[in-house]
Amino acid sequence: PEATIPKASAEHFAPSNIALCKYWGKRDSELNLPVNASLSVSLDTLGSRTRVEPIEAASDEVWLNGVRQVSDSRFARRVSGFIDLFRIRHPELAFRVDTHNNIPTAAGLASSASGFGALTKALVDAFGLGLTATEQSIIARLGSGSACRSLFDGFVEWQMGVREDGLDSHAVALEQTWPGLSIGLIKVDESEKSVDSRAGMQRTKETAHLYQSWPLQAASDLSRLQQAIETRDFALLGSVAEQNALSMHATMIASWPPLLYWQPGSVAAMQKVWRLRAEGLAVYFTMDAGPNLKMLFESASAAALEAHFPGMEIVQPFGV
Ligand code: 2P0
Repeated sequence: PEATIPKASAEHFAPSNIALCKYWGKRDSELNLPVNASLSVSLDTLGSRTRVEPIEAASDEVWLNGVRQVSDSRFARRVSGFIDLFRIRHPELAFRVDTHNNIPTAAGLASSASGFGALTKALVDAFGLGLTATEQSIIARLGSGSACRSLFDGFVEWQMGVREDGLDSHAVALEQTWPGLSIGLIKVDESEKSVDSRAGMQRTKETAHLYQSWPLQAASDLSRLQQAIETRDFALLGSVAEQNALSMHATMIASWPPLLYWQPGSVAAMQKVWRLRAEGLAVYFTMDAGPNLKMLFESASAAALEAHFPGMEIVQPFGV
């Protein structure tokens, strides 16, 4: 971006998103350019609200959920490194960045996507850059790949692009909606994972021969998901999303050292989903780089499913 002096403080919200076709692997790790296109659904009002404010100080102040982060923490360094993109011409500028996540911590959802989405919007506003959502999606991607999808609501596709400079690698919103489509957040374990997505996808790409088939799986899944959304075919949407998530996890398990994010409770929940499906309940799951499951179902199945997963938090991205 063309950095000017920031006009003022600014505050923006960006939703978290759950991928139905996952982003797993980079062709360029500096620019966060993906190996494959991905498709997600944004979580409506669950996400991050971030305020940036220019301050008279030697360095940035980074706050998360009301707690000041030490300046050499991983989180603070990532935030300050991202702000550097905006202050290339004025490296003396410092900011107070205040982020609040309203994602239920119990759900164990990653928040880097919504966090960098909201931070991008706030910085673009504070610097008075007047960029389009597409341009902001490209910038958010530099903070965290999946953040490029959090610039939009509803179904979102991250087009991988072909350029080396990444200017064609950004998200686009799909026009279709799906009232009643529901995502149930199941907490299996909320402790901090030892290998984050960034390191995990790198390891998988470098060490798993099985990874070679991942781009083919993802390309096929993406087009089948587009068809499912076009025709509102829930069984197709759910089955493709579940197979896509398990395929991604297969490449993780085939890495060395192995990456197994599942806990015994994850497997138990998967088996419960398969049993419920065999009994006629239309429920599928997806999983990210962690032990927690995200259930996919339509609102007609909500009551039956809640009986089996008490305490499940439900999000309806397109309303009831
Ligand atoms: C996704 N994940 O599509 C996939 C599925 C995790 C598993 O996008 O290195 O935090 O910042 O670009 O965006 C998480 O990866 O990685 C992610 P970076 P990011 O949702």
